[in-house]
Amino acid sequence: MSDCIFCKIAKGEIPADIVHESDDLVAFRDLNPQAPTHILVIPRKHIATLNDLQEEDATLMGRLHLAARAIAEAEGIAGRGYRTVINCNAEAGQTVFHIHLHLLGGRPMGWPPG
Ligand code: DGP
Repeated sequence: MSDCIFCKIAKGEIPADIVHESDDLVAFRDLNPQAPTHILVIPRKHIATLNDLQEEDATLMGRLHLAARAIAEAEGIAGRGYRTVINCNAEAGQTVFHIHLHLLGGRPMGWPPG
């Protein structure tokens, strides 16, 4: 999508603090971090929301979670704990309509989330 900010980050058209890249995924630090570690993991493929996932995206979404695990290990938060979140649509607070996994860690977290 030509007007999608995360597609532009994935293509290197706008800058981001990238921590991980592969053929199908990019991970970068959130512009507005909510925890000491706050990284967004995205597929290069433009998928707007969880509601738009297709069966063919199953492997891609599995890789997305494996990348989150590897990044958590690299960030040194795997053992103490971290949270992954995918917001879907307005009531969940999704503001960027290119699917992304939030990887949050480095501080204690409450439950339920707000
Ligand atoms: P969500 O609310 O789940 O759609 O999360 C979108 C996140 O994306 C939010 O935490 C802020 C972050 N974000 C928005 N624009 C940019 C950007 O241009 N660069 C980076 N690094 N993060 C961004």
